[in-house]
Amino acid sequence: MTYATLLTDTDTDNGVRTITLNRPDKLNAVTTQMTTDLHDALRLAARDPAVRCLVLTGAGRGFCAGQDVGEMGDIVRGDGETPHLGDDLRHRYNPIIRALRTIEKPVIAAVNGVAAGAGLGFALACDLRIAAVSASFVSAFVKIGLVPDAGSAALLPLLVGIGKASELAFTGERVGADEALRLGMVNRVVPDGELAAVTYALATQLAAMPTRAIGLTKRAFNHTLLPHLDAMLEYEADLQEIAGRTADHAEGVAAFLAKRPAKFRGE
Ligand code: T3D
Repeated sequence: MTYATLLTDTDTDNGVRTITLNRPDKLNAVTTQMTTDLHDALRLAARDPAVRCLVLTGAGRGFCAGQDVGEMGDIVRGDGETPHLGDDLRHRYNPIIRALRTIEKPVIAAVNGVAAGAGLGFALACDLRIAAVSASFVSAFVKIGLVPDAGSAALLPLLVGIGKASELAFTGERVGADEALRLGMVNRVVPDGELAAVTYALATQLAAMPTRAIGLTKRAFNHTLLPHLDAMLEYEADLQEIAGRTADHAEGVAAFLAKRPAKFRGE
């Protein structure tokens, strides 16, 4: 299968499929086409018995910079309709997060660069994260007047605790790979040049394990720690619908596109 915004590569001998987000000039920011492509790629990987471990990574210097703000700008500039970010999440992002969490195979995020906004959500929804030492993590939503989504409202506090999650979500501060390791956001940090090889070695190891047992283990962890995943994703969508209609969201998007600091008014 070929995609406009992804590369996929399957090592059939070892049961490893790699999905690479592929808009490197925009740090793999997520367009509508990319969410369609990624959802399809995950659906195919889930049902292909030859795939026993999945790797998600990014092309170029970014992992994923979250929703393409240019696409949002078309709406908030008034060229398009009133933003309905709630429905956007329900139709585009939530199926991806659900798929990452429920696919009964191990999923490794090979975080090669910045993971921001929904890109952070994608990374956190994977089972394991291996970060290149130059990678970073940003809960960027607040910088454009939004709330954490793509599962990160639940997954970030689950991994780092509510205090640190509040700090990261409220400030939009960028966390480096070593700090992310200390906080429990990632499993390992490796030199940039070793990310692909280390990830591949782990993926091959996991693909050779009893896949059904791993899938059921993942089901158990979801049951214990994310029993209300669907309701939580739905609630993120409800909240984003509200945030998406604020003046501060419009200002945040306009400021990002104009490459200037935002002036929020709390409205
Ligand atoms: O739609 C809905 O349903 C709501 C869902 C929302 C989900 C979300 O993800 S909201 C959050 C969206 N993401 C962001 O707001 C992040 C915006 N980007 C940044 O804050 C920074 O770019 C980064 C911290 C990620 C990286 O900074 P840096 O300095 O390493 O790179 P840069 O120079 O800012 O970016 C490089 C290029 O990528 C640049 O383009 P240019 O000037 O070279 O042509 C930049 O504009 C572009 N880029 C980066 N992020 C995005 C993007 N273009 C579009 N959308 C982006 N998200």
